[in-house]
This record gives sequence, structure tokens and C-alpha cells, in this order.
Amino acid sequence: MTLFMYKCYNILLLCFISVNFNNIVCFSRFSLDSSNGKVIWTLENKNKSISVTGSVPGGVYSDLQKSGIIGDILQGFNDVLTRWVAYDTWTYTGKLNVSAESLEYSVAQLVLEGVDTVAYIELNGRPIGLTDNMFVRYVVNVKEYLKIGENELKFTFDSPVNFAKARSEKYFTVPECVPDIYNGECHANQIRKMQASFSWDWGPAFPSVGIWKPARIEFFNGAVIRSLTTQTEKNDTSWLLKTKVYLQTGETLKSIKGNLSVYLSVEGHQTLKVGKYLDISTRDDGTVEAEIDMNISANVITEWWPNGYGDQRLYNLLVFLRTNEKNKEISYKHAKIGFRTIELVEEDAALILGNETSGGNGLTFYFKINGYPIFMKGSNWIPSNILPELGDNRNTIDDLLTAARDTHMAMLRVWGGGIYESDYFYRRCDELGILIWQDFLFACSMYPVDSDFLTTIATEIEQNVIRLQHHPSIAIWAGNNENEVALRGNWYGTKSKFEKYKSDYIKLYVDTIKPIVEGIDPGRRYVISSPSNGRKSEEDGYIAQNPYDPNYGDTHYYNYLADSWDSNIYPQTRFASEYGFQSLPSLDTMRTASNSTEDYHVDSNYSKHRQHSPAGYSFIEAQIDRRLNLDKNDTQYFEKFVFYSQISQAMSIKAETEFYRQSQSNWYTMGALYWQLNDVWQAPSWSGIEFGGKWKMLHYFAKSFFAPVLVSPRLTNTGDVDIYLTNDRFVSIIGAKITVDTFNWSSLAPIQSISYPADVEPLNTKKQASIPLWNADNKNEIFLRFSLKAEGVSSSPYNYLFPVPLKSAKGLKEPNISITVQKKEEYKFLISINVNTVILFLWLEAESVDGTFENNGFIVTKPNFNVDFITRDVISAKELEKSISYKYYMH
Ligand code: BMA
Repeated sequence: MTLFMYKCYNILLLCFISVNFNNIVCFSRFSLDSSNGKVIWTLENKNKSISVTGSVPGGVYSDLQKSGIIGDILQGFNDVLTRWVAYDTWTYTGKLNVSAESLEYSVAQLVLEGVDTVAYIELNGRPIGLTDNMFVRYVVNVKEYLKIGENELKFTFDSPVNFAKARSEKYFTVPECVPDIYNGECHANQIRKMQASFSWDWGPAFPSVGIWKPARIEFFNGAVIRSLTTQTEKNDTSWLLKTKVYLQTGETLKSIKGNLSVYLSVEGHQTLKVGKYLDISTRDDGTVEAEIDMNISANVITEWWPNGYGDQRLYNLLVFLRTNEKNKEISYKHAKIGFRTIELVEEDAALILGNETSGGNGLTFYFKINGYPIFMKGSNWIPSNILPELGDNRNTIDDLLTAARDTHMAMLRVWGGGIYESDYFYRRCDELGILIWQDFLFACSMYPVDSDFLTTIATEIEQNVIRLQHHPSIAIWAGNNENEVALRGNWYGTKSKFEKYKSDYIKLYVDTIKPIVEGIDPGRRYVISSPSNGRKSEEDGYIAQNPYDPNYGDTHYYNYLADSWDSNIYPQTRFASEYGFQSLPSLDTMRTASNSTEDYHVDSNYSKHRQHSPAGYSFIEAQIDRRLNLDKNDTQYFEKFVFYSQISQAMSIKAETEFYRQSQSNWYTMGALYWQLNDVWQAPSWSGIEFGGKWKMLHYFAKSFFAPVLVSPRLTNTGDVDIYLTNDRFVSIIGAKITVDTFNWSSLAPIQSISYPADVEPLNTKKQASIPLWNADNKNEIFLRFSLKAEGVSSSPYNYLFPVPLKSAKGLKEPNISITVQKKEEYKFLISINVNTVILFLWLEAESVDGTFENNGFIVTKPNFNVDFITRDVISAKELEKSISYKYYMH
């Protein structure tokens, strides 16, 4: 940090703790958060039979849980048993003391970063506002309502369920309700609230209410900087940084006068500064924007790169506004910004390489970062907690995002049924190099377009684009999740009124949202829906004939009926933004929701209750049965069902992902984001990480199938094996060697090894060889292992091909396994595994030890190998060794 930045930070620090510093007066913030201890909040229901301590930020379910009125909401059937909470009317009342000094400021604004959702607000018994959108920041001028001494601030929340229902009677739209199997609530599409809080196919309904984000009163005389946006444009030898600040003053002041300064720390411990004098009139509501440009030599900037492609260099940007009003007040804003270019390339695919057929038909759909086409590996993010007020838990966010980083992901899609995540979330994405595909929060529904709804949506979009726009991690905006395809596919019976629903659709995503996004953030692409045909959908009037067209845009693909381990079932796509299969969470995780052994059967009421996907278990069963041998009468049936469901999910996503990476050649397919990264409760779902943080086999497998350099085989329909080499690096692989080892199921010594020369260009995939299966008559006795030797490539995972379904593999033997543990560092252990035969999906567990394996779910083809274990507990090697157990597939 430069000396100047250091000084700035000191000023900012002083701003927090006092209001005077050498003639500089900071505006004063009075936090209304419970943690501040200055405001006592209570929560009461309508008839006041319940009165407990309230929290801000907080919410009714977490407060009732804390005070013991309800139990752990994620236990057993508590989602439905606590549903009464969502039907009551709740009041949060805060008592706060305001000093005479505070009231000397000419402006006092109540700033509510997030209110969930429909609240009537009173201050000292007088109405001051109404809220109806949890994604909007509300600012209310309250000076005239405040008094010296004790003040009472009261939020009365409507039941979100009743509110949504009442609106549906006025503004009918579809679907009215989620399927019964979700145990959910109806009309989520009528209320601007996290859509999944009324239930989803992977989650319970908790239609929460509360002040879910920080709240405060700001006192000032001049103006405050509410937000800032930045545009970074690269020229030959320099970057142009355009900073726009969004200012706000009180309603009565009408103008802002003062100095605006922008500081940027760059390489070489330098700080660049630009400033200007402002004298500007505000709108009626006291808001106005000011822009200031800075030219920066490219020499002092290092570009920001996504994970796996370079460093994530971030620079401190500080903006100060020093107004002329009394005492020269200071307001400031800090952001960390990155410099990179991003482009979504949608151009005639046939023109690639100047060859008519090379890139296929249609339009390409790929991201160019800093001028390079990059295949987006990643997943889909759902809210990290079903209660929005708990969604900003930093440990959970860190764990999930580092898990994405550690499995070579470069992009996550923040899905449209959740929330705009917290500032912390996006900051961590910036730091970890995780690009974000950001949906706007509309999912699987037709939405009403009455003027109240459109007005609040316009504010929501404007505020959130402004809030998130400066993050280098934001890659693209998308209008909604699956609403184009739902309308075209008549998912909700819209066919007879297609034209009406289409015109409503256009009103919302095209006429309302598009100009706002493009106005604030001209540097990024806004696609109307995910999936869509991108530019082609727009040319086709926004509802394409086939939004899943393999030659355009992105696709979502789910097929539970075919053999999901077989790559040949997957259709081509330019960008797979969703695809997935369900599995069950581990018994360890399930036990945190129920400890009744009776629940642990697929057909128990409990299991049925937690499975929201219609016929979900039978699809999992069918997938297992196609490939593995699981006897219905096995005494360990449920345990094996859980384990095999994770094997099957991991193998299916591996097959599908490798298919997409194999199709990267000539930038045909350029993205694979599987559904879904995380979970909100202990239930069957598409996630790779269980609620609570435990990795499923899928997430471990992602480490390999997303590896930067990957050899991957494909067993074609003709019985040949095509061998592909994918290279996500900036340098070519030349003169490499791919070795194909043929194994019998019963021996660790290959019975045949053949090598093939290999090479591939940077950032590309190339088919290297096509080989007939060795000894085709005995296909059930063998399997193939693929490995790569290439100069400059330090690691590339083994890959495998199983010629027949594993249930028909002949010769698989019960293994002898011995495991020893050595301490490497205080929290790091080396686990050595010795075996005597081939083992399929060897799965290690460290019972009741909080830690993670470096890898898991091994296909073992070597007599000994090591794996690291990182623990959070202080533990000896002996203790860890004792706690380790394992399982594997055997028939
Ligand atoms: C897609 C997603 C989610 C859903 C998932 C699994 O439709 O957008 O809505 O959870 O599939 O069904």
C-alpha cells in the first residue's frame, strides 16, 4: 500500500470512530444493526402471543430459532411444521436514542440495504414508507420524524404468501403454484423476493420476513456517495478508467457543491489522482451522478485473469467527495477493481478459420478474456442458505468459492431463482478468479407486468447493476432463468395466450431491463434469457422457435431416461450453462437432519418428503441399474444406494463434461457449467457439495474432468475409442505421448501398453487417435487407462474407459487395503494407501474429523499411492488413522 493510500485509510478509519479530523468532518452513520448494541429490537407476531429479541440484519425464522420458539428449521419435517410463521404478520420494533448533535445535521436518511419484503414502516408512530422488493435499497428522509432521545422504528411485515396470493387475484399469471411434491407455496412470481424461498426442486419453502441486510441512519449536511461504477477501456498503450459516482443529498438541498477526487493505487507503489470541482443540481429525490476519467499507462497495470489463466491483480480505488456545506464534510467509497477485457463473441461460425464448415452452422458463443478465447469450466450457484439473512456467512462463502477454485472452475452462474449475492461474495470471486454469469432474479415463470411491478423492478435492476458492475468477476448479465424456453415449450399452459405472454415477456426483459443494464454497463453483454440463442433469439423476436438450438447461444440439458454414463447421448451445444443429475447426500450429512434410522429408506415418508423432483429416486435407481449391480435385498441397500448415487452422478457429469470439452475444437462448445455447486438442505439434489460443506464424489471428480490438460477417451457408437487431448494453457503441447494401458480387472500390472504421439494448440482440444478396443471379444474383462507425458505439463490426471457397464465387469476381486497416516504439517497429513488389486471408486472417510481429502473416489490401478488430508482439528496421526474408514464398489 502506498503512503498516500495508507493516509487515506487512516482518514477513513477516523471517519468511523469520530467525526472530526483536522477540519475534515465525515458524515455520521448511526448503525441500526443489533451487533452495534445501540438499538434494541423486538419481534412480535400479530396477536402478540410471541415476543422475542429481534435481529438486524436478521429474519423471522432465524430469530424464532434463536429464541427457541421453533427448533432447527432444517430438521425432519420442520419446513412444513413451521409454515405457520409465513402466514402470520410480524413486527420488528427498534428503540434507538438520537442525540441533539445528530439532529443538527441538515439531512437524516434512513438507509435500508434490504427489507424482506412487504413492510409498512413507522417512525415514532408516523408512517414513513412501504417496501415491496427485497432486492432494493430504500432511502427515506427522516429528519422531520426524529426527536432527541428515544425513537421508535417499526416494521410491520405482511405475510409474503398472502401478499403474493392477493396480487395474483389482480394480476393473474402462471404457474400459479409449484408442484405439490415441493411442499411449497404458490405465486412466488407475484412478489420480488427470492423465488426459491417458496420452495424449489432442491429446496424447502421458508417464506421469510425481516430486515435481511444492514440498516442505518446517515446524518450529513452536504451529500454522500451512494455507489460507484467503473468502465475500463484498453487502448494501445494505456487504459482509460471512467469512474461514475452516484451522489445523494437531502430533498431540500437541490444541488451539490464540492471536490470530487479519485485515487488509484497502481504498480510500483504509485498512486494516481484525478479530481474536479462539482457544482451540480440534483433531481427531486436528491440524486445525481458525476463522472471523472483517468488515463493510466498500461505499464503500471497488470491484467486480471480468471482462475487457471493468470493472476487476479486488483487495485484500490478510492473516491472522496468533500462538500462545501458546513465543515467540509467528506464522503468516500472504496472499491477494488481489476483491468481486463471481456467480450462475448457471437459471430458467423462458418467463418472461423475461413473454412465454411469448420465451426459448424449458426453463431459462435464464447468469451474472450484479454483477447483470448477461454472455455468456461464451472457450475451453477444457488443461495448459500435458504434464509437470505444467513446467506452472507463468510466461512460458507469462502469454503464454496475456494472449492470451485480448487477444481479449476473459472465461472459460476448465479442462478435466477436466488438472490443478488453479497458484496463479499463478488469480492471473493474477484480474488479467486471466478467469473460470474449473473442472472436477474426471474426463474421458471411468467411474470406480471403491471406498472407497480415494472417500476420496482426497474429500481432493482438499476441498483444491483450499479452495485456489482465494478467487479472484474462479473462476465455477463442474463434476464432470467428458462423463461424463454418455458414460453416456447408451453411449460405452464401459455399456448392459447402465447402472444399476450410474449408481449409481457418483451415488456419486462427487453423494454424495461435491457436499456437499464446497457445504459449503466455498456461494456458487458446482456442476454435476454438463459438458455437462449443469444443474438439469434433477439433477431427472432426474443422467443426463438428452438431456444435449445445447438448452433446458437447456451443450452440447459437434462435427460434422466438415457444411459447417462455414455457420452454419445449428449447433444452438441455452443455453451452448456446447465446440465446435471441427482444424488443423495452422505449419511453423515443426512444425520444432521434426522437421527431416526426408520427414515433411512428410499420409501420412508422422510425420504419422500425431501425428494422434490418428481420420480427423482426412480431416475437415480435406473441410472445405477444400467451400470452398477445393486441388489434390492442387500441388507445395506440404503447405504449403498446413497454411495452408488454419488458414483453415478460423478460418472455421468464426467461423461457429459468431457463430451463438451472434446467439442471445444474450433470453438464449437465453449462452456460447461454443471448444475449445481451447492445445497441448501440435506436432501437429494444435483449438487456436488452437500449442505454443511462435505464434497460429494462429483466435486472430487471435477478436479480431474476440469483439469487444465486432460486426456479423455470416447467410446463411439461403432466401438472405436477416440482419444482427445485438451489444452487450457497458453502454450502448445508438442511432441507429447499418450499411453493407453490395458488392464485386467484382477491385476495391477497392465497387460498391454501402447503409446501414441500427441500435440495440440493452445486453448484447444484435438482428437489424437482412434483405436479399436483391444480384444473386443473379452470386453468385459478389461478396461483402459490413459496417461500423458508432455514437456512442460507437470500434471494431467489419469483417465479411464470402461468398455462395458461395470456390473458386467469380470474378474473384479475383493481387495486388501492398508492405510497409514503421517503428519506433514500441523494441519496436513499424508495418507498412504497400499492395495493388492484394482479397486473401483475407493472412497475414504475420516469419521468425526473436520477435514478434507485432497482427492477421493479413486480408480486404483497402482499398488500404493498417497493423498493429503487437511484438517481443521488439532489431531495426531494415530488418531486420524483410527478414524479413517473406506468403501468401494464391488459386485
Ligand atoms: C433447471 C434449473 C433449476 C432446477 C434444475 C434441476 O431448471 O434452472 O430450476 O433446479 O433445472 O431441475
